[in-house]
Amino acid sequence: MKSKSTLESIIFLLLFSFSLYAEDGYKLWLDYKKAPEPVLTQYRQQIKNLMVIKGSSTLDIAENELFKGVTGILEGHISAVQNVEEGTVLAGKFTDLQNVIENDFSDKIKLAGEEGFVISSEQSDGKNITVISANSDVGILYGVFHFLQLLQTGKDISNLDIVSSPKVKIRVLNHWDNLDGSIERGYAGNSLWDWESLPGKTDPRYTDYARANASIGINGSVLNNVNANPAMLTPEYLEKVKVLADIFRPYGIKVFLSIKFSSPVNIGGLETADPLEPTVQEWWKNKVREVYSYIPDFGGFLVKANSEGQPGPQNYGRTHAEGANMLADALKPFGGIVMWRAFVYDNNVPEDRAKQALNEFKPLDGQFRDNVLIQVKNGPIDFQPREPFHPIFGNLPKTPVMMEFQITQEYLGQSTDLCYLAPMYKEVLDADTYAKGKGSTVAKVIDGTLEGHELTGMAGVANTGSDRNWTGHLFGQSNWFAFGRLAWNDQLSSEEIADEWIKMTFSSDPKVVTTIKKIMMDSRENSVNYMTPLGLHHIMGMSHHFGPGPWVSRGRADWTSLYYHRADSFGIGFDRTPTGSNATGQYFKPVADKFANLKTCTDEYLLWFHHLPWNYKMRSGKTLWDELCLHYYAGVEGVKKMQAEWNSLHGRIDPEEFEFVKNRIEAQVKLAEWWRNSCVLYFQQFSKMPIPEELEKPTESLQYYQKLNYRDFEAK
Ligand code: GCV
Repeated sequence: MKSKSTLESIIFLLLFSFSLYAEDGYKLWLDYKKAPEPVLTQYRQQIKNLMVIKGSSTLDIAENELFKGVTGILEGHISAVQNVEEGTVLAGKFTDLQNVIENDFSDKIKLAGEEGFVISSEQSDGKNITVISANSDVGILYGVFHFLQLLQTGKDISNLDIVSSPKVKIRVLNHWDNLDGSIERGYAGNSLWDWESLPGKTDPRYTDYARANASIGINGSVLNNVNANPAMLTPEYLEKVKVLADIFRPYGIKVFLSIKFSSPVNIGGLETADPLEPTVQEWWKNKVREVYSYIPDFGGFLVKANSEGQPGPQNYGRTHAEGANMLADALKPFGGIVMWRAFVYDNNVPEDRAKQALNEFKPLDGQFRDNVLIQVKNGPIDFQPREPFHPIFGNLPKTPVMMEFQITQEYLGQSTDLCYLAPMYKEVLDADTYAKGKGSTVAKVIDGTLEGHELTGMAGVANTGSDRNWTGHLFGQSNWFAFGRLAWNDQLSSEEIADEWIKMTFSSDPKVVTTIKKIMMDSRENSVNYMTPLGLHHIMGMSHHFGPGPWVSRGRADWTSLYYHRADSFGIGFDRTPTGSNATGQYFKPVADKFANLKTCTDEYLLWFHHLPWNYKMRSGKTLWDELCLHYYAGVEGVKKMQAEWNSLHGRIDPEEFEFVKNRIEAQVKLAEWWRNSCVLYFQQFSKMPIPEELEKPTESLQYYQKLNYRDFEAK
């Protein structure tokens, strides 16, 4: 008897721990774990039943989600009702609710706009209810997800009065996915789109992908790489794209495609792709009509033209505006848009790379059709760990400009490093361009309020892939989440978003929340410190962009590290002041002066804008050399601290997730040390100054670190 009961308890314990744990990250932030006390008791009193007024597949999804979420969070205490009762959560279009609610909330619903929602505590026939309403079906779906988020994060729901609407219209992921299943700069396996088995066979992940995006308000997906394969526009692929579009549609997600500018030649049999050539214009018009015959709500095109070897209008002596407008004209009758990238630079142009995009686009301001958005990376070079904001922001007042953030961590340790990107996104969004005086933030440029643009957008280069946990690193999920949250509301703080994500993903245990939040909030600065402190940039290994490479000197000049750090016996840094390339002159005053003047240029942008002697006296009173070393060492120490903090969570979170992150941070420590040792020893060749005494010296020579293979540093 005794042994049986022991066996039973073991089995029970195993089952219990299995159901409690065994998290592989697939569920993302949508796990709907049981709420902790005391909120659970409160929620059970406040939420007695659910009622969704349906009528579309989107509302079916909203209903399923609401049931799934509430059942999980309240652990089963819920039922559906046909009539409103005390404690009903009622979701439905505003027009369907007017007769049920005692108070008129038509003003609120106006504010919610096309995609927004209202969540409010209301009375119906004297009964207390919670209403989730909107003007559109997708608005209700967003409202349901938001309501569930309130529960997942333990918020008080007794007196709700929320009106929420997105700050920008186009909230889109850019997948750099190739048709062979690989992903350019992807670190989470292969493409989610299985082009071979489409259109005949679909994968449940397509739906889960759409659901995850809808949960954070993302409403668009550019399916393929900006280095586009023209085959994407052939009927064979359009049939496949149609299947994805049909799956995404009820989740409010529109499909967009990247196109190759030379497609009329590549797949159309024309001899030219000149945008002013009538046959070319006709070809695009027909092609666009064909696309819409498959996908009636197709979003439009994303274009990388005359950039890094991609063809574009300049091949035919035409401008970016002429190229973009030709496509815009073809898309206009169907309501489609063009997202034209400003990521253009040319090694043969004798100008600082950081200045080239604005030089190219400034004269074109006002020439673009009204369904064109210029898509601009956050900084003027290329998604570096830290860049000042791109000078295009604020400088094209007549043109809608959308943000391009990178969610995939091409330059930030890929899927090895824990690096929470919201602080980086916020740094740029909150930056003041002074385009129209104080308060002209990048956020206001993007959301259209600065110049009164209607068409607005934010793109994020996706970090998703076929890995079971979607993003390679578990914390990569937080960056996907943060991107969506900020595209919806750029006024949220990084801390708030981290708080939400942690509670939704891990747990609301205060120790877990505080510890992980600290790790996340410190993580980006750690990465900057051990990779590119004090404004250094583009000193990573060639091609892979993962490990250090301050020595990279071969190939085209603007792809070397030397071009950017300019270290010599005198000092280090890129002089972009009026005595140098005068990139500072592209910013509005007083930003231009702030960056150009050593008294006002802050340390984080110092070497981005200035070439300074090794013994330059920093604000701290230390020499530039000492300060540089201290930053590199602080970066590594920061990661070690992060490691200790994470390890202190042992037993408090799911063991599988705990071990996974623990292993990644172990790899990150080694990677950070490699960066630090390489950079300090490399730059020491020029400074000829000793590493400050209190710092532990690298154990090996520069040559040793230079020969290491980056693959050995990738977390397995
Ligand atoms: C898709 C960087 C990346 C490229 C990328 C390019 C771009 O240069 O390294 O892989 O190409 O940016 O944004 O177009």
